[in-house]
Amino acid sequence: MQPAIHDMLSRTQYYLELEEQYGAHNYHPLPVVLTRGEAVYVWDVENKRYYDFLSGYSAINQGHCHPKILKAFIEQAQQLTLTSRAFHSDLLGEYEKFITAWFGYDKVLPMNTGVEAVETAIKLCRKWAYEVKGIAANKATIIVCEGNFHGRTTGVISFSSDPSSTVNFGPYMPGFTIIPYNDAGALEKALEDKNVAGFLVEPIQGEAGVVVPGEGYLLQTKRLCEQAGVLFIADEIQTGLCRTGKMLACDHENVRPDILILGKALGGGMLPVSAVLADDKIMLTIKPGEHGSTYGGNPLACKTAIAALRVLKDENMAQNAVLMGELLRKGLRDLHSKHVSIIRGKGLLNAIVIQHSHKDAAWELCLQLKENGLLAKPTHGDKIRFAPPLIISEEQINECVKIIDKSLSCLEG
Ligand code: IF1
Repeated sequence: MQPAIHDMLSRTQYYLELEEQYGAHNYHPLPVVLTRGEAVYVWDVENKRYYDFLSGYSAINQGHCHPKILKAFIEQAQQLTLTSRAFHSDLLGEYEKFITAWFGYDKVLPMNTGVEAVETAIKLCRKWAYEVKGIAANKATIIVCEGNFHGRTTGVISFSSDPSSTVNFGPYMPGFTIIPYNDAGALEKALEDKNVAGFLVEPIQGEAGVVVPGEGYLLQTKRLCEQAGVLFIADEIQTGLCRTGKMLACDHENVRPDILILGKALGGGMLPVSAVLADDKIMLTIKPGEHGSTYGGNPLACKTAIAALRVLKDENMAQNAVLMGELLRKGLRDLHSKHVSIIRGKGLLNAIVIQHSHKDAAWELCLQLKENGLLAKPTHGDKIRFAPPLIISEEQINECVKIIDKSLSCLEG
């Protein structure tokens, strides 16, 4: 039974209890129940408005319900949504031509969720290793970084270093070597193993708390991979599509990955759309029947993704991310809060680290931020990600800094 409309407090409570009772307990969300989104804002069931500083984990780069993406989505939803890959559609080829030209690759392999695209990249890398590079059967290894986050399948968690991702989900898949992040020397050493096929890396580590590697790391590691004849595989699912101030985070160092993985905002926040891009010498190693997905490359996804990419450029979201990111970090620094020990990030992918005697301080701060009209979520206990939609304005950033300032006072005393 739904509670009376006037009973505002119990309205939120009603939905919290529904999820608690009927949903698996695999998340610990803030106690806020959202019902509407527009641009940088979301509204809860009590009609309170918030700034969204998580942006659906960067799937909402273009803002909530972007009118142009929504129009493309609705029009296509009324026309044709799914064919399966057993038949062609009049949008798949158009989309493939569009996205490969956009990022400068020969071919694209369309999937849905991010982790599926990561799995696809791993399979491609292995296939290339055996059929082009000539590694002996089942010997190929892929180098990954400590603190990585690439998704939640049993394959991908096999090379996670985070116990909350791995414990009691074994046995794990072999074939991965973990090295420290932001350490080109460690990669150089690991590449001495001739069975290495690829290096899978996040240009900025998201889940680890927005860890930005030193300048030159991507370029250096790309060069090492080239010298070793190893594929440089960039997971740009979170860092791509203007989030860090360039179309791709790798663009900051003019690095062109051998395999590029995209997801999240590629679907414009409307539906899961992911993609793996590579040139023919890699992509054509996978033959008909060897990989795929029921929904991968569906017409609704193709039409939506084209619109999602177009608005990023048409509305200069990369440039806005640069400017608003600088403004946000400067605003946060100028608060001189003794409880904020680190402020870091690039573009509008940012995080602060909370320093406080109470271990739940970051959670408490997020509750306070929510009270004051801004939604953000702590990660790994003491870190809070600040990643609003890329369409946020100067005036709005300034207001958000004021909200953060006001909320930080809850940590005093
Ligand atoms: C969850 C973080 C963000 C990703 C990278 C692949 C995937 C992700 C670099 C998989 C997904 C998510 C998923 C979300 C939490 C989240 C996250 F906190 F873990 F780091 F965004 F900040 N590669 N990231 O960041 O994509 O299969 O989910 O579409 O709750 O698991 P997916």
